[in-house]
Order: sequence, then structure tokens, then C-alpha cells
Amino acid sequence: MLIEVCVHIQSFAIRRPATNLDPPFHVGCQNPVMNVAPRANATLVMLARNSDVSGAVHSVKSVQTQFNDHFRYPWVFLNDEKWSAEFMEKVGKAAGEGVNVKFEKIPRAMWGYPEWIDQDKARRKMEEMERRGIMYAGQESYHHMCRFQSGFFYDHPALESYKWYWRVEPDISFTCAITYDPFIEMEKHGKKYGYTIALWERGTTVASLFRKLSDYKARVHIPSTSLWTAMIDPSYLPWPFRRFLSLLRNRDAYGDIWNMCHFWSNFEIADMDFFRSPAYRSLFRYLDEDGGFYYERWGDAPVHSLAAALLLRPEELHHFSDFGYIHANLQYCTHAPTDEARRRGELVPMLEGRGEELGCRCTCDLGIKIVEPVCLNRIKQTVG
Ligand SMILES: Nc1nc2c(ncn2[C@@H]2O[C@H](COP(=O)(O)OP(=O)(O)OP(=O)(O)O)[C@@H](O)[C@H]2O)c(=O)[nH]1
Ligand SMILES: *[C@@H]1O[C@H](CO)[C@@H](O)[C@H](O)[C@H]1NC(C)=O
Ligand SMILES: [Mg+2]
Repeated sequence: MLIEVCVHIQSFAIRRPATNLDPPFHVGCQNPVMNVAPRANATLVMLARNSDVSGAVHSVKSVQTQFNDHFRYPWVFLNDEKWSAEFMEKVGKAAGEGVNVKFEKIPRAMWGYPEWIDQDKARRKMEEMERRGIMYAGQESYHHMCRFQSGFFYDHPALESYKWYWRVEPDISFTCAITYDPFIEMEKHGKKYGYTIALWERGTTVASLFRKLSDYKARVHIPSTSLWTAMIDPSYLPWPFRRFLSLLRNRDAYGDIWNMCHFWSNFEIADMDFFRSPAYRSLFRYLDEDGGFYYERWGDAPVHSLAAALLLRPEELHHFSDFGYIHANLQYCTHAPTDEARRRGELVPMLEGRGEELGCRCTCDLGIKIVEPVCLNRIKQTVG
């Protein structure tokens, strides 16, 4: 049994490729800014409410200052309700002159319960989750939002004509200057999905999501990539006892558990044609019919992440290791504080491969928690 357990655990080890398949696109500052190539078929996208106006202005200013003043990609703002004059005026002004800005409404069919959902059951489950302290679970609109961001945004008429998007949320900041065009680089390097933060999801929000996807994977015969394996922690119980663990949440039918690692989707630069592919659409339909967007609180972050792990090759993902980023009370930082430096409030730049400095004119905020790179390290084993 001991040997069986060792062999089982060993089968989850990730074999690192011999060369780094996902180095940063550029290191340091590009001087002059690399904005002379024709623009990509791309747009910046923000989903927001009218009440998010000040956070939206903050985010737009940050993206404009660090990147888009030099590149002038258009913005699309999406809302399930009519935009207020105040939002359009303030946010439009933050984007500045010479940038195309659209304020769009989300069609009814993309936001709200599909007909097969038992709404009484959904409300009952939401109250139950709320009582158990699952954040936002009692808020119906949050569930609609997660479902929209999982399976509909890429079909919105205002986004249909674009291939690439950069998702921006209210109240985020970019803490480095971005002096090259990430869309062009993604295209050039055959990338489909880009992220900056990888972290742990709260298991209670998505109790059955991993099991459903794992069963789907078996049913439609999707082979395991190293990225899928990187999302799993093997069970230490020997066969045949292991499979009884499958009754617990976030486990697959064999009893192994999702390690809860996922990409934080509030920043994403991705190819919408990936989400529009028959493979992703059929995966989303399968999840949507299950009802977990309402009976549980499936977020679009774990859905995007596990779908990417299932359907993409590891080298089709890109870690924007040079994009310092703050969302709410967490950040990804290109500069690591050493103990000594922390006392003096100083930061030491992280070096990439050949000893070159990551990022350009980065300023990390020592007052904001830096996400531990545990998930990041596990995932990055798949590319080098
Ligand atoms: N139009 C609209 N946008 C929404 C609604 N609920 C959430 N959003 C947007 O969806 C995104 C995510 O919502 P947040 O409330 O930030 O949720 P979160 O990022 O999971 O959690 P936080 O850690 O609180 O930021 C933000 O861009 C919100 O503006 C809604 O009911 N209507
Ligand atoms: C942009 O991308 C979309 C989606 O792939 C495509 O339908 C459209 O034709 C592209 N537009 C241009 C100008 O290439
Ligand atoms: Mg948010």
C-alpha cells in the first residue's frame, strides 16, 4: 500500500520543460515606448455599476497613465442597467481625449436566470450560503454577474468585433509602467490567456465545480496536461480507500483534490476566440445546465482557470510577471521586500532569468498584502 501511495503521488509530479516556455515578453522599460506597430484587434473592457463610478475613474486613470495614453485602445463599459449621465461623464473624462469610449447595456438574455433554474431553490440555497458566511452568496445579482463573466461577455454585441480583451475592474491599480503592447506580444507568442495573480479560491463557494469538470473531462476524453495536474493535490490514502474521498467537496471521482489554485480573473488579457471556441462553449453549457452558478456560488475566476487548464496547453498561458497589480487588499508585486528592507520600507527588484530587472518604474505598496507565490510556483513548473 505504501508503494502504491508513493507511485500515486509521484504520478502528480510536474516534469519541467528544459527551457522556459513563458519568459516575460520584455524586461525593464522600453525606451521609446513600443507603440509604433499597428494596434491589435483589441479593447479594454469594464463591467461596472453606476455606483462604482469613483472606483471606475480610479481604474481608468491608472490604466491610462501606465499604458493606454501611449496606445489608445478603445474602452467598452458594460452594465446590466442604464448608465447614469454622471458615470459616462466622469469616466469618459478619465479616459481622456482621443480614446474611443462606449457605454453599453447587457441584453436581458445574458443576465438573469435561465429557464431551467428553479428560482425558489436558488433563493433558498443563496440564503443558506449567506448564513454560512459565504461572501456575496446571498446577492442574486452577484450570481448573474459571475454567470455573465463566465459564458456571455465575449458574445456581447459591443465586443463581438474584437479578438482580444483586457479586463479591468473598478478600484484596481497597475503599479508599473507598461511600455510595450501586451496584445501584440500575446498574438506573436501564440498565447491565449494572460494573468498576473494566482491564488487559492475559497472551497465553499464552488463545492462541486471541480468534480463536475473532472467528470466532464473523463466523459469527453480530454487528456490531462501538466497544467491540469498542477491544479490537483494527490490523496495520501491508498487505493481502494482513496475513492471514498470523492464524496467530499472539491475532489474528483478518484479522491484527489483540487488545490484551489486559480487565476484571479479581475485582470485578464485573453483571446476571446478561446472562449468562443466550440470546446469552451460546450463546457460552459454543461456547467450552466448544472445550475451551480445559482445553487452554489461559482465564480468566473475558477471557471476560466479550470477551463484553461483543461483546454489549453500550458505554454498558451502567459504570466504577466512584470505587471504590478493591486486589487482590493491584495497585490502582485515585481519587487520583493526583504526582511531588512521591510523595516526600512524598501523593496528589492525581482530578477528574471538572466539577471534582468522585471517591470518598468514599479512602485509596490508595502501596506498591501502581497499574494504568496505558492499557486504561482506550482503553475509555473509547467512552463519552466
Ligand atoms: N453592472 C453590474 N456590475 C456588477 C454587478 N455586480 C458586480 N458587478 C461588477 O462585477 C465586477 C466584480 O464585482 P465585485 O463586487 O468587485 O466582486 P469581486 O471582485 O468578486 O469581489 P471584491 O473582492 O469585493 O472586489 C466589478 O467590476 C463590479 O463592478 C451588478 O449587479 N451589475
Ligand atoms: C477582429 O476579431 C474578430 C474576432 O476574431 C473578427 O471577427 C474580426 O473580423 C476581426 N477584425 C479585424 C479588423 O481583423
Ligand atoms: Mg472586485
